Amino acid sequence: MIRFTTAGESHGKALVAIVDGIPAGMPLLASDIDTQLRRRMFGYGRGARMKIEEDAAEILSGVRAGETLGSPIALLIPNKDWENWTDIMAAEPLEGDSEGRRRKVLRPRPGHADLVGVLKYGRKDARDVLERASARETAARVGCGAVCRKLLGELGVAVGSHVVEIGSIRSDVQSLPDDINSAADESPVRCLDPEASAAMVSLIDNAKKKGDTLGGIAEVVVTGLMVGLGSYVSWDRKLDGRLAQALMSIHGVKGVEIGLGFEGARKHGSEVHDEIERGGEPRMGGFNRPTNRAGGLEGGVTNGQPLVLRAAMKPISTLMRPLNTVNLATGEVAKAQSERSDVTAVPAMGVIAEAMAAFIIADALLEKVGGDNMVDIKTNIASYIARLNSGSVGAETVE
Ligand code: EPS
Repeated sequence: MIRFTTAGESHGKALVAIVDGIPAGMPLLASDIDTQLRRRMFGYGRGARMKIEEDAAEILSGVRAGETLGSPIALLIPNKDWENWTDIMAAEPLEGDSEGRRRKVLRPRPGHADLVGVLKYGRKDARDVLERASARETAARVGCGAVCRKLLGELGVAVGSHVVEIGSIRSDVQSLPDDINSAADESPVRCLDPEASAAMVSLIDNAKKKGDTLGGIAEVVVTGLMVGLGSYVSWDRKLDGRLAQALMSIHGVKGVEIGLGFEGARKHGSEVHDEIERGGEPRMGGFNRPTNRAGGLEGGVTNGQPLVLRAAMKPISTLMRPLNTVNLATGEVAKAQSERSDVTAVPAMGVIAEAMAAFIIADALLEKVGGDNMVDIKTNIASYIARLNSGSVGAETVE
């Protein structure tokens, strides 16, 4: 129903994105997108690039007078750093190109796409690879995700995230605030536990001093969803699988959990499954759960409880005290290239994971209720929820 694609190199002129399938009649302003782009730029541990950029989107199509038209929405996010890279990144051939351009990357970083990229695409300079493999691309994803988030917001669905681990430090929060993002955005690492937040900041300072990097885990929580998004009938329609793929596609993400995740595998069934009781909100179909260990998904279908997803990111592969590698030009042992980079980008990854989750959920929502415009979508949701609560499923079986 909804699809998006992005283009752009990290130090090219701009990132571009097209989101297709957004219904007509949805309010959308560039500022809705810019708010999310700015959130992605924050986070203690980010490098100098984020001091150069002021990410903002220009809406090139699909919106008129502040409302979507139902046509593809094209976004342009300029790279301010481009002016420092015009000769290195120029699309046109330049004099001297036969010797290769400035800022070649010949010592591939272990863990980055550098080596696999040059081998697969037959390039001599890993700059040809890293420019696209860079997490800079995630700015475009967050732009597309912001459009999907706007759609969800109009339908009462909220997407938030917070950082639960950086390196060895774990956040300890017993309950989540209603507005997770306003609370998390107050912390320099987007962590809701103030003690853990301070410990994460000093761990990042230490890693920076040592020329090292850190990974971590962010949790995405989606509230306000109705039962019935996704399906159990075929592998590729299961919403858990679709969400996992979307989160795993984020740069540096090596693992995804839903609900209890891996922890559930270590427990007995009686400690894992959420008992069923009557009650809950109408969007839950008349049934409630006292616990949410499933993370809002059963059989690949939403059950109306909050979706709880976690993405684990490995430490960034650009180390200021680099690991061993091989020089691609000479074949000799070398230290890997050190480019300007971040010590950690886990706080930003949480915002990107929100964007990817928003896209998958908005897509699944339109798949469930259809609709080319907001009025039809709202009518269809109301009629679905009325059917869920009409007694044809719940009440009759129970009485
Ligand atoms: C990023 C932009 C990049 C990096 C980072 C994420 O900018 P630059 O390469 O100019 O410093 O800060 O990307 C990486 C860590 C990476 O390995 O590619 C951004 O906009 O998020």
